[in-house]
Amino acid sequence: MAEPFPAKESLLYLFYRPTEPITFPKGDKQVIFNVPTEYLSARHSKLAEELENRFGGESRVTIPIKLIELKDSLSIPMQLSQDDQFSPHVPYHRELASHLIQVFLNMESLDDLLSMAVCAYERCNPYLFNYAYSVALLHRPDTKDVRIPQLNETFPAKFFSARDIGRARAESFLTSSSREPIIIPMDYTATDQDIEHRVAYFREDIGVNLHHWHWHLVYPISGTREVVDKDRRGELFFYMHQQIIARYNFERFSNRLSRVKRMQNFREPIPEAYFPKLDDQVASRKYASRQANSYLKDLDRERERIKFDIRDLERWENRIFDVIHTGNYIDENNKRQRLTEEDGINILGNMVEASMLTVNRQLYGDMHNLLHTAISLCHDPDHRYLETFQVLADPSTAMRDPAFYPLHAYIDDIFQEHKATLPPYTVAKLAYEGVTVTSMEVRSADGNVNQFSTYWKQDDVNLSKGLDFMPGNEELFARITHLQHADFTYIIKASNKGKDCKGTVRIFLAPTIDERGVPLQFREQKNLFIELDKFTVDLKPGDTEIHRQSTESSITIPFEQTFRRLPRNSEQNAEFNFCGCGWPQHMLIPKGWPEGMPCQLFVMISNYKDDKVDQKLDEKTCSDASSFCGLRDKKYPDRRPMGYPFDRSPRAGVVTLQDFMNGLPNMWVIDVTINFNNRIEEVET
Ligand code: CUO
Repeated sequence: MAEPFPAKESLLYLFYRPTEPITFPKGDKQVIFNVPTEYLSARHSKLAEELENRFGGESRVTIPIKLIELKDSLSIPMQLSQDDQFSPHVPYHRELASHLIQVFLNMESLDDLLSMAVCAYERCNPYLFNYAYSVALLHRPDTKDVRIPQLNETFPAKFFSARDIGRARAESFLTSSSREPIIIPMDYTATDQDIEHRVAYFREDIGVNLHHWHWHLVYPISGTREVVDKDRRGELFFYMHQQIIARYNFERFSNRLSRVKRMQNFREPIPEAYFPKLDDQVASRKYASRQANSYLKDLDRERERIKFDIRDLERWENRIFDVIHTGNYIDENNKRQRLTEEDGINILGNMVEASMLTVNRQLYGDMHNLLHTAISLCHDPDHRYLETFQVLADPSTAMRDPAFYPLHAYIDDIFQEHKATLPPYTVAKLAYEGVTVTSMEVRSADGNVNQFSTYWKQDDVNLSKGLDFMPGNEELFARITHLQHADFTYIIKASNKGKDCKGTVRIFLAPTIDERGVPLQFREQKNLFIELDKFTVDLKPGDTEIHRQSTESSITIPFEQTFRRLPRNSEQNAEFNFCGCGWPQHMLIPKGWPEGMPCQLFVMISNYKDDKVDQKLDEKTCSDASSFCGLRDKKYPDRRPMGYPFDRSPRAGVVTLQDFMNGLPNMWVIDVTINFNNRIEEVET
């Protein structure tokens, strides 16, 4: 008989085929959980017996599951039925998830955790289970290095249309040697008759949606305080979503669309339509669609225990703007507190989102979460048609919807209103005495200089971990087409007149002209700058030449992580430094124009003494994509305000980027272009 698996590896098998009974063989090794009958429903108990008879003779790996006292640990999360939709934005669902997260965190040993998780897998809603279990694994000290399978592997229906899943089903009947990848068309949710569809490749990109899902797992809205209360969490909510809006606008300019219009008035129609064509794998129904010009309505739905009026959103909005304009907020003890320059954005981030760290939920409400909810249920506000959510309710699908961007542009506008009240950076706050950037250039792998090259690329994604109709441990792939750029290297020359020192190199990219073709002024351009990279360098006295690869970016995770496949030998890979959260490397550079989109590439070297955060990092600290995702369980690795130096209104007299850089030799800018070639690089077969 095979050796039993270590508990840590066994935990991973609960991600396989989430809608299949727990007693079914799981994963590439087809392991069987030996589940105490006390955990099983009568039906699954019988099934377990049959499986034992069917497979008993074969030498299969079995994982014995310890029987533990359940008490009523699962009674609250079990309130969500197994075939319902789950949304972490809905307060009631959040409460159920928090409870389940806490149950998992409270398990003393890995064996106990495995046992509880097996029982929860059997009894709870599969998507609620996946969410709470993932959050718990990412935060328990003994499991935080476990590599959680990406959601597109375990819930492919959240990423691929119902039609493609149907084609996968047909393909699964073939033998593995004759099986071919499912070719996913680039256009399946709309035609170009809807101009918003021009940026569907961005909104529906698998890596972009995985990043957003993973970010919200690392920074959950609720759970326990220790899970939620991370260093500068509210500020990172602001910054990561601000960068999404900046990137979306860049992508819109690339496609001759104007900037996204923020939601202005909750009583005006929402112009953006969305017809996602996704099945909810759990609720066995389609994600609801939204017609153009739908209106928000007061919500009153017993099913999600949700009841609020548009007037509530308006009241919260007024109070939040009062906080910004007076510079004070009222805390839960009814005490007036100052919204400071240092911490104000963090307080505001948690208040607006609103996470469980909000300073006064009673007063400032649940603005952002209920806005997601209000839009995603506007088609059936009182549940008379028994309909469930649109994609906007779920962090793994929300970014597909064009309405996500007006919503988050509105949220960003609140933060920008606060930022505009802060003192502009003086020259002294931007300078680095003695350090001068003397040149910068970008060399692309295709030989171009100061020109980014973009094109389409095909890649395969493994679907089989989530498809319960696939036979045994066989594999099936989807072939997707996504935006890609040629790898490139920054070459930056700097000189240092002083002694040995360190600097932080900050690289940003922005369009040069707006949607009308008019040069952008600094006030607008600062919000369109997308961060490309941030890293520390040693500056010896004299000249230094810095070479940095695009693949090392501080906002991205490597392509293989976004689309990686579960390892054949997961024993070796159960413990290693896997981050998961991070912008996909293939989406680092926006699409650009065939004739070359004019852009400005900006670099600044700031004084590391003012950037540095004192903390110990070991090699297990996940440090990929730290600009967007922070460092797990550590402080955010840059002491400056997030978005520095573009997060404030400019000092008096600054109209253009050149004005902003005046008297600051530690900054440099070059003109670059993004050249898009409408070709597809195919998968080599
Ligand atoms: Cu990420 Cu609204 O917070 O989607």
